[in-house]
Amino acid sequence: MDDESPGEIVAAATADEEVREILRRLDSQPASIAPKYFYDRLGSALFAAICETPEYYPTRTEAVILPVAAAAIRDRLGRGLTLVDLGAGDCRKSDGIMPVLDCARYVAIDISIAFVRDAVAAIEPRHPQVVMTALGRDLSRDWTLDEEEAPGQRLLFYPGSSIGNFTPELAVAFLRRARANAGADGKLLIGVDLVKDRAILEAAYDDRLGVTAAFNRNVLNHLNRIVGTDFDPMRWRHVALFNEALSRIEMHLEACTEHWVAWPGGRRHFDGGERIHTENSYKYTPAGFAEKLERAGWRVSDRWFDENRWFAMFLADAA
Ligand code: AVJ
Repeated sequence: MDDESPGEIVAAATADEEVREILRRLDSQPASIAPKYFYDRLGSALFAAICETPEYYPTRTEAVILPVAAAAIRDRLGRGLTLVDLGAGDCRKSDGIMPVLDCARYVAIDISIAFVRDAVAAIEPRHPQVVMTALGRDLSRDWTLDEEEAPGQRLLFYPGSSIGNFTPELAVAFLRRARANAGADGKLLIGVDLVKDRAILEAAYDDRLGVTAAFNRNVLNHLNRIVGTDFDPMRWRHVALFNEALSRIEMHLEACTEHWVAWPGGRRHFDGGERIHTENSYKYTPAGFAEKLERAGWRVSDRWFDENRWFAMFLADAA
């Protein structure tokens, strides 16, 4: 998956295929890079920093809702759940709710296994009664969770509006897969960013310190390492805009001046102002998102909002 994690068990057959897919998208018109490539070690750290910026409201807003939802879930389902953190990152959210949930197990899943393994090791001493494991998974592909990997009643936890990275169609496919991996008595607690004023949305993805810009540009460093491109991040400008028709924030990297980018076996030209599309972050209405859950076979049992209705958390049943 990455040269940062030697010794990881990576399906060797996908490595070549993955490189070809990255280069195919880079050579397309318009060029694009899948957002999962943001999350090398530095990218994961930069994302954690984005969550600390004053403009990036989703994390702070969700943090207000989360303890309320966790307490309601504990009261309803009891203690002893297996908390399955999908895209755990720094594990901070689970670290916060575990004392409230009083779960028996914690399974942290992330594309960046090196990062999540360290994160689990860091929070483990605070929760001596919880059995913890870290797993590397690419959740944008087909994924499974074996019985031994996550025994007990599963509470799948997908916070932060990560679901927003999928197109609405792929979001339903992801939710279906989550349901297939939830078990008969499984639950899903999922955070969703809601449609709101353009200025608030665009500021959240273009903070004044330039942390999001650094996060966006860092994807080029990551590609340089994993596919051997010769990107110079400083030749690319960060662009974030709200596409209202498609209800999504788009992030792009825009070439400051025309130049060539080369890789082993190929190269392409970028005009000045030409863009590479690096991320979509879809924003939903509460009703629109409930409909997606139901289409994927989940039954919505609860919803929580912040006072501004900027963000929502849904609890759903697989049954
Ligand atoms: C991790 C996908 C939820 O879309 O808000 C934050 C990623 N990108 N700032 C989001 C992100 C730029 C984030 N998600």
